[in-house]
Amino acid sequence: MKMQVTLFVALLVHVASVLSEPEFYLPIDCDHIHRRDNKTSSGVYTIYPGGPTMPLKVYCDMETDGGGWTVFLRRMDGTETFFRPWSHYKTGFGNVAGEYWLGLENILLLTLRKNNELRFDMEDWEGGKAHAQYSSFSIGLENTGYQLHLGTFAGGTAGDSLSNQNNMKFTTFDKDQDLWDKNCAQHFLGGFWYNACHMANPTGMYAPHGAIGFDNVHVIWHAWKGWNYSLKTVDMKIRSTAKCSCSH
Ligand SMILES: [Ca+2]
Repeated sequence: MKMQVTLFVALLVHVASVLSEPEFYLPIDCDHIHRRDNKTSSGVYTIYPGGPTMPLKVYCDMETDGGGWTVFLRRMDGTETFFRPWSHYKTGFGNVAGEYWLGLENILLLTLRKNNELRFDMEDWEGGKAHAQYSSFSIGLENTGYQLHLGTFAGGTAGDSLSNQNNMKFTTFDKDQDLWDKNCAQHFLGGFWYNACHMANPTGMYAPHGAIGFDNVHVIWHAWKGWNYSLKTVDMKIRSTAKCSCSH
């Protein structure tokens, strides 16, 4: 018994020393990592938005507009299919080093922890780049349909193609929560906060521009390229709007 107590105390001392170690911390998001070290480069990191027992791998954009962005959607080469059921969009899918969706539950955890801004970056097939930014972004609990709460359009060369989908619930081909009499996800081959249906379809079918003859089913951003331009890349990312790291 005495031996067990001694071991237990030794373990506590060890845990305490690890926790007090200045380099030991569990980042909530990419912004947290970036604020501790603004020399970090873009790549895959482990964050803990759900607490110490729930590590989550994510791609951090540490370059764009000062860096610190937690990327929750990434399209770049068509290796992943995004025409997936509710359960996949809820928990997440894909490869965080490539194309992925972080999952609505994880996005919810991130937006519960901090106030965030939202940014889209996108590229066409001719080397053009554009972006769109929104002053705030959060989503509701699953029982609200993960309802989208979007702030005002805060500028960007791509123009605004998301405000029309503000306050919408999330829809997949097997869970219709959009405002159309049919199912937008089933018709336009993605999973998203569809209205009836969209001006932006970042989870749509990936294809080189001109490869598919149908409008709207592609990865589109209407304000930049119209209904039938299939974008080469797009990502969606959030960053804390706090001016200091004091809330960490
Ligand atoms: Ca519908």
